[in-house]
Amino acid sequence: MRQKLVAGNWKMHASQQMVTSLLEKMLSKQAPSAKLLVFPPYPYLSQAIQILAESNIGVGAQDCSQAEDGAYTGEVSATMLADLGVSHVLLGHSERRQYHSETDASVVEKAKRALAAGIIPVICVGETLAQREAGETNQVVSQQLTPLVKQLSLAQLQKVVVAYEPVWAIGTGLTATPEQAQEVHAFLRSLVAKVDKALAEKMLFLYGGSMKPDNAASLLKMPDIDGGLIGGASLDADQFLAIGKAAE
Ligand code: 3PY
Repeated sequence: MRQKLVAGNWKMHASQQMVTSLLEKMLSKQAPSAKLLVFPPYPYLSQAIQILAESNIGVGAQDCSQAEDGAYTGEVSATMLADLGVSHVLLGHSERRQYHSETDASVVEKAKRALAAGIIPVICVGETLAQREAGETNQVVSQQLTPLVKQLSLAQLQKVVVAYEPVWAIGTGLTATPEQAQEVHAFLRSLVAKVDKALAEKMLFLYGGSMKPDNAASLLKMPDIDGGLIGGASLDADQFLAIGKAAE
């Protein structure tokens, strides 16, 4: 039985005041039994870690550098994130692939850095609308996940979380139907099963892309959907916790 995980990707939305009020509101309510995680922007990681220190809500970063350290102005290393107390890192989000030249190869390198620093990588994969309409969904997500499955050891893969986020469902209000999402999740799990069946059964596959309280339950009850990576709705404590409840 896989424990459900509900993670909030805050993207580039936050202020010190907003971090305090959002997280304190979350802490004042009854926590769902699903594991919760938040991914604030870099400048607010320490603040979030401090506020959530006594809770079991984890804090992740939205990216990390491919390099260990050195002359890389503007970059943040996995080691630095671990030093702050960050537990997870998002890698390969479609917004980074689209606007920041993230590639499958850089995602693998970043995942290795994160794992070496003791941080769990949450690897995002997903197809565009044109790719879905051309019937290329499985081919695209396979191209995105396979380098990772091939280049990480089994021990490393055991720590990885995968998030399927169809690009056409990000920030558009469109959501994959539970059946569409389930089909891709089952396919992704089958790719891991080719390497190790037991590992595939344990690995968490989250769905992301306009998941909200009113569609969360139908997505989260699908057999291969182990949680959600939530965009806009994670900026509202009630909505985020309602999704967490739907995951119970
Ligand atoms: C969204 O739901 O918009 C996301 O991109 C979550 O990562």
